[in-house]
Amino acid sequence: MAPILYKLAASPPSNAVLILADIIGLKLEVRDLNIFPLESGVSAGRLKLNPMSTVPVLIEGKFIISESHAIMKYLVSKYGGQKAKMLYPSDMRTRALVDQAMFFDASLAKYLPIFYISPKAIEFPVPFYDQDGPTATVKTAIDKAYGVVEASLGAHAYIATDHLTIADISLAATIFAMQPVHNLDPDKFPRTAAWKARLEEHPSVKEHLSLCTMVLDGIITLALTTTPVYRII
Ligand SMILES: N[C@@H](CCC(=O)N[C@@H](CS)C(=O)NCC(=O)O)C(=O)O
Repeated sequence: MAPILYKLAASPPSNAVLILADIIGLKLEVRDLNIFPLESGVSAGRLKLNPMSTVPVLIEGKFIISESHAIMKYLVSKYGGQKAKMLYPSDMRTRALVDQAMFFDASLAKYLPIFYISPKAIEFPVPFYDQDGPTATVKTAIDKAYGVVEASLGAHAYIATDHLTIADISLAATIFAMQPVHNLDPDKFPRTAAWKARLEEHPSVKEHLSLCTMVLDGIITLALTTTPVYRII
């Protein structure tokens, strides 16, 4: 039986897991969580699945695991086959660099709070947007994240080494999701722009991340143009 993945279309970490599954040819039973709008608090079922109440969540029989980075390491180790060597290299130092980038990606919530919303109710329009779009503080925070990627890409074409790894997949999902909020300036971050273009050449990355960007564009437009009745809980 295929593992079940709970996800959301606009969720960068959910997309990272979907891209990895595509690349290793793993069939997943994908289930969408509807969190728009939710008035009655976090459902008990959702908390039972994942005490952090976030997507993605992977279920394989009685085994339940959340946190996309942990899910990806599990899936690539179990189902990666020949591609595991490339996607999550066993050389200790290369693997440490992959992990470094994965943990950096996990820390990016602070740069992009709109997509990593805590379980408590938050109302749109979100506080870091004003009438004209994202505030200067948000843009500066996102530029800081781009700056870290730019510096990390100094030695290699991909984030940890010379080829695609799971760290590129996770980070790409986050960086692509930042585009509708604050576009990457290729003059300021040329290596990151080249890396992003390189990733777009991977069909699974392109397919999932263009859909994610479209949905996020819609959410942001909604957030900026409606009265604050929508809640993410
Ligand atoms: N570090 C976590 C982040 C997960 C996360 O924050 N997911 C968001 C969607 S992108 C979510 O489920 N938010 C709803 C909530 O916190 O209730 C991961 O990589 O899985």
